[in-house]
Amino acid sequence: MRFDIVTLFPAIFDGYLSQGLLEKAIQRELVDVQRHNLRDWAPDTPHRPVDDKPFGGGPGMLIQVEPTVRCVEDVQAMETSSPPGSTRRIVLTPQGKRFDQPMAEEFATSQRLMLLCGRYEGFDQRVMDILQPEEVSVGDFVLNGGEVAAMVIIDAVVRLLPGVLGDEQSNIDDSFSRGNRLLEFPQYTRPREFRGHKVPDVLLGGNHAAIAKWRAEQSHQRTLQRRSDLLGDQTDNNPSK
Ligand code: 6GU
Repeated sequence: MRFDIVTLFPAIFDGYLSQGLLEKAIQRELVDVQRHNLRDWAPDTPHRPVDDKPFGGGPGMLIQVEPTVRCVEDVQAMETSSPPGSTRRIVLTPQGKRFDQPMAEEFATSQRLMLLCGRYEGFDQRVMDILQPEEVSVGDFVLNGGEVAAMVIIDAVVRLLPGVLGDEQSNIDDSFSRGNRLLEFPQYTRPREFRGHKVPDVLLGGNHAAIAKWRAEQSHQRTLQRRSDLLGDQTDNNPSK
């Protein structure tokens, strides 16, 4: 799968792409992540501007339509093995649809994702009108730009690709994967006791049926206490009610 990231700060991704699971997935050519500096599409004047003040007034600066549209068209044309129709274009914005696990699963089925990271007050509306991207938000809070959100999306998608995780089971059991709307149960490893805190006896007994039952109960209890919205009970943890 190929990711194209359009950003004014490509170096933000350096550490993330060079460590751990991502580094391995890239080395094994399971994913290809290309970064494109939007400033390379700026007018060839000393400051290479890509932003300007909003018409009608207001705070901050907007990323301009011209460099953005030209950049996206050029980036699309860089990889001809994937037809334009097979690329999903995503603009990261707090105005977008909320990212979740089903969306990650859907993104993981596409050949190519183009992620446009906004800064300042975002993009000129005509970027959306012309390019018709999907607008995606990672949660109800405001980030300084789309870069961290793009990493969230890449991280959630890459681990769903075949061959990326060592143990294929581990994403099937995860909270929020399709059909599983429960939080994970607590887990323990050695030592059996630390500062008087003991591992629950049931986990040490080797009775697999009892362990499975305990874990299911723990998952349900946790979900009820922390995220009852996941149980279809819309009364708690849901500010819209
Ligand atoms: Cl995708 N971008 C920004 N700037 N802020 C956000 C976000 C995205 N998602 C949540 N907050």
